[in-house]
Amino acid sequence: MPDPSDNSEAASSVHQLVGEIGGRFAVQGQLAQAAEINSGHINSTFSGSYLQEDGTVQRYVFQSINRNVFKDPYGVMRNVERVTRHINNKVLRTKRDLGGQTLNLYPARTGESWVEDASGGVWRCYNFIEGCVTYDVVETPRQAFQAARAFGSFQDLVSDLDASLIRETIPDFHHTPKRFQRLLDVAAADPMGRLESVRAEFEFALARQKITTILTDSITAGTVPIRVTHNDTKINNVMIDAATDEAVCVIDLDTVMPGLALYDFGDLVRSATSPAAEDEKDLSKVEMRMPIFEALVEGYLDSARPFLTNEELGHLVLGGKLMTFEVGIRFLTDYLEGDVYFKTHRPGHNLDRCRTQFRLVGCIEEQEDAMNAFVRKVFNGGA
Ligand code: GN1
Ligand code: MG
Repeated sequence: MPDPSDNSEAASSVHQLVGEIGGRFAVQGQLAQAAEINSGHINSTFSGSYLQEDGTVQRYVFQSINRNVFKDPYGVMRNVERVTRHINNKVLRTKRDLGGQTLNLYPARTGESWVEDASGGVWRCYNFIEGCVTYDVVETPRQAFQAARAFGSFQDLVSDLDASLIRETIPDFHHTPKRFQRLLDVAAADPMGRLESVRAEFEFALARQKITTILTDSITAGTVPIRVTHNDTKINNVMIDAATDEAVCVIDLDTVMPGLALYDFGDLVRSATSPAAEDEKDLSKVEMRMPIFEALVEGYLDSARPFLTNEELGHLVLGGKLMTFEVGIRFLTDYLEGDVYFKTHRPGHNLDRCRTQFRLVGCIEEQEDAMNAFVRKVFNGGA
């Protein structure tokens, strides 16, 4: 039986950590409660509830940036400052105050938007978006529609932000051929001696090498435009109003960089269409749910149709297949390397994740024609 004192010890160390970090930001009130938010594979995230003099409680989010992943955390913060300021200025100009329902950085007492801890960790503080939930698995077409529309609106809101001012926080983040080459290099070195045990997954990847270059070739040919994009449009990166199931705002802005609209739409297809968790071990649960895909297309086009080109529209399904494949090879690479990038919570975690992604690629391949037919029907105005 686990020792119950372990839990309370962990809770009190979380309380102490949030107390220390929170005290360095310009937040008001007395820290009453602190908790770790265990979502996301990269950063460490905590919430702090602060009791105000009038008896109300104000919640904040504190997040430390993973410096192994983000080599220039200050560059990340400059981007986040720029993007949140841009969005907030525009949203507040066109709508009335949304009641704190956009992402805001709270300043540190130094006036900067971050603090550094004793071990060099860089922290920021955001408002806690109240009354919202996030989904790791989409339950209804409405949620899918809302999430996709929210990411389309996000792209629209940052479309007049000068892309040259946005730093590339992770160079070549969605350069699929480079991701593929990295898999080959790590497999050749096989530092953990794991390659033999993933032969089937490795062969699956090798058999699809030729799809990796389609979008990078389009970029080179100038047929798809580079935009400011979110680049991590995982379904749990959109806050959904718990009462109405309406999308309120998108979060996790660390990878906002010049990219393709197709990466954003593609990662939605990857993370929303399957009813199975990303790390589900029972692969028979993985599927590409057509009604969810259709809702993603409709929601995304509802906000993004005015600016998307025909070339982009023609590649929406490919974007979904490619992003699913890309994340699959990233999980496989990390497994072969010894789980050094993504946070893992059990042995073989990255391999389990890779397998769901590859299964989903297979499901997309089976339904690709029907998916493309639906996109054509919608953009010809026939849905
Ligand atoms: C990571 O941070 P999080 O968990 O939202 C990763 C994404 C992957 C995703 C897979 C900076 O996203 O690229 O698609 O895991 N983020 C980074 O679940 O690498
Ligand atoms: Mg995230």
